[in-house]
Amino acid sequence: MSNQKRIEEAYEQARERYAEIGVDTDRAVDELSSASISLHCWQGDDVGGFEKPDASLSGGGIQVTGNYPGKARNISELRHDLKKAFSLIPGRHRLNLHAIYGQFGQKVPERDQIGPEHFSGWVEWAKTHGLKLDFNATLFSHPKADEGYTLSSRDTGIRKFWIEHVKRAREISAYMGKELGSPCIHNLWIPDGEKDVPVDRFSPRERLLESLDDIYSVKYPHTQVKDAVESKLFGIGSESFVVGSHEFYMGYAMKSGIMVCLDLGHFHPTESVADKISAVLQFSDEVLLHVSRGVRWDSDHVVILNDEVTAVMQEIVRCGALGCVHIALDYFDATLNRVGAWVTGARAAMKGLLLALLEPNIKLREYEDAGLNFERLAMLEELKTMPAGDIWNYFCLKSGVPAGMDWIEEVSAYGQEAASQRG
Ligand code: RNT
Ligand code: ZN
Repeated sequence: MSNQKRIEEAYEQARERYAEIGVDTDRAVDELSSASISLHCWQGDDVGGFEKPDASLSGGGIQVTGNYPGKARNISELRHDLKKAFSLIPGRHRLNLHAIYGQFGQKVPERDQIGPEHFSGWVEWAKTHGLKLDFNATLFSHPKADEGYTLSSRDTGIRKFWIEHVKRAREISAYMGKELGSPCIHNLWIPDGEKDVPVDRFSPRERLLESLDDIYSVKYPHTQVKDAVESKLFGIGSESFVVGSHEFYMGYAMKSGIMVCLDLGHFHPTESVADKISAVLQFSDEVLLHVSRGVRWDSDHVVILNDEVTAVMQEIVRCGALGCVHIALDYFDATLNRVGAWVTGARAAMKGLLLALLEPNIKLREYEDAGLNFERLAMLEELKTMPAGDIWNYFCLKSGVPAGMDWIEEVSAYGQEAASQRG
């Protein structure tokens, strides 16, 4: 039997089993096909960027470990790798760029001098490949971020520099959104914080507020840019104090009508990010999600289909919020095949979404409304061993990407080739 035939037959059987519990798998597959996630460019080169050759991530409480051979050294290698990754991820997705990934040419501009012209190449590339773009200002890996403070710095010059950088990043976002006919999400994360206990937590937050007000006083239509601010609990070197905490940004976002970005690695390890979605959505129309995997700390391991990811996806679907929760990936592991890392994480996120779409929501709610708690619990348990894998394989087949494990060897070979060519 051909592989295709086997997948189709398994799908038919699984479809019947799901139909018995009131789940329409064709509909789930359709909904999954129209969901998109934003693939982060920075897994491709360990958050190095293209400001200088061999640039590396520095400061800011985030860290990449590993030196797996074959990392993308320039834009064309990164694009080549991205193309490979996208070809193995089912569905139509977006690409998330950071400001250090511009096409800067010989004379690399300072960060407060960047503009749309440095990203027109990306826009053209996105058009050719049918991709939409998202964007991030980069407030780390820079001498003006070395003191640990950027937008909340005591130093007016440093603050002004970064305010201008973020303004330009938003201008670039507006350009991308306009050119591609899809709002570009501009996310702002800053590293500001302290290793040791500060006595004044008020003034830095007051300065951050002022900087943000200046930045967001420039208005763009929502058809071009949607703004998000990303909080954090702690980082390496900012263990005792992070200026942009969750409460700070939650307040700011609500006050200013912009989104919060919830990163799965940015809360206490036992805190549920899934649980925050329904709370935030009472006050905000949209949320940005950074799907990551923290192992003991905000370590940005490759995303896998674990309980956190499943819970977050269930929550999005159960809230009927697929249209207003923007799903982006955020991790960087340099110890393994980087294209493989992209594909593994993106497929895991999509699988989580599929599991959520395969829940018999009506039945579960009936149980819940009737106080039938045992029935609800038992059904949720039984669902875990329903044949979702057969629906997944069918979804991959329909999307024209390899199902099952067929892609693993292909990515290994690609990685080996890249390693030998790139030295
Ligand atoms: C850092 C944040 C932020 C970064 C990217 C590179 O803790 O998660 O989103 O990972 O901007
Ligand atoms: Zn993040």
